Amino acid sequence: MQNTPKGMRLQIGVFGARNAGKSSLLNRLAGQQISIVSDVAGTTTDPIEKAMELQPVGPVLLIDTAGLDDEGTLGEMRVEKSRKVLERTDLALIVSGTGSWNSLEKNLAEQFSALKIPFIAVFNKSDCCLPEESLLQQFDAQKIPVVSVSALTATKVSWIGRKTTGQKKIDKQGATRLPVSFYPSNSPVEGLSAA
Ligand SMILES: Nc1nc2c(ncn2[C@@H]2O[C@H](COP(=O)(O)OP(=O)(O)OP(=O)(O)O)[C@@H](O)[C@H]2O)c(=O)[nH]1
Ligand SMILES: [Mg+2]
Repeated sequence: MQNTPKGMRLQIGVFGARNAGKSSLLNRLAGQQISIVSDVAGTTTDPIEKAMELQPVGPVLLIDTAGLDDEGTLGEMRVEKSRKVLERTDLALIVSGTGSWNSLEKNLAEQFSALKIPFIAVFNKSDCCLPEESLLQQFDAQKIPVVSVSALTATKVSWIGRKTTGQKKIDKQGATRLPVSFYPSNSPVEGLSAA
């Protein structure tokens, strides 16, 4: 499976603000320390890729990106690189590390919707902060799959999403027309089940 060409792999991009825990999430999904983690905002500069077999999805390419709120001349260059990844992503994880869903996350969600790229709202750091119930209801109303996780403690707090029948196998061709029902039981972030 390691021989699967990059273009044939489902490309899963991890996006969000600096310090949201994007790299921690990627490392947790990969089960290895692939990307550097630190509490210094702006730790990840260039996109970091990890090709792996993610059950039950199959061959994937996980892509960690620099925070989209990076600033300054260098920061803008990093953001530009993250945006290039955005365009080639088959499935996006929009990571919030604050329990809130602000303009950065909203803009990302709008962009993915416009590009017809499926995304999952990931509330990381659930050991510290959880989203309000009213916010979760808004996601549910919009049929946006949501998960609360802690990349630090490897805990998946809850799945919030519509449960319908008839799952489809995810693949590159099918990625843009995944039913929401895919996520609660078969999501790539399923790897974050309780330790
Ligand atoms: N409490 C808690 N801290 C976390 C969690 N996930 C990550 N962190 C911490 O948050 C800080 C930032 O984590 P990173 O994974 O480097 O965040 P990032 O989004 O990749 O940050 P940049 O690369 O700077 O954009 C680190 O100190 C992590 O240990 C979590 O689930 N809970
Ligand atoms: Mg990082």
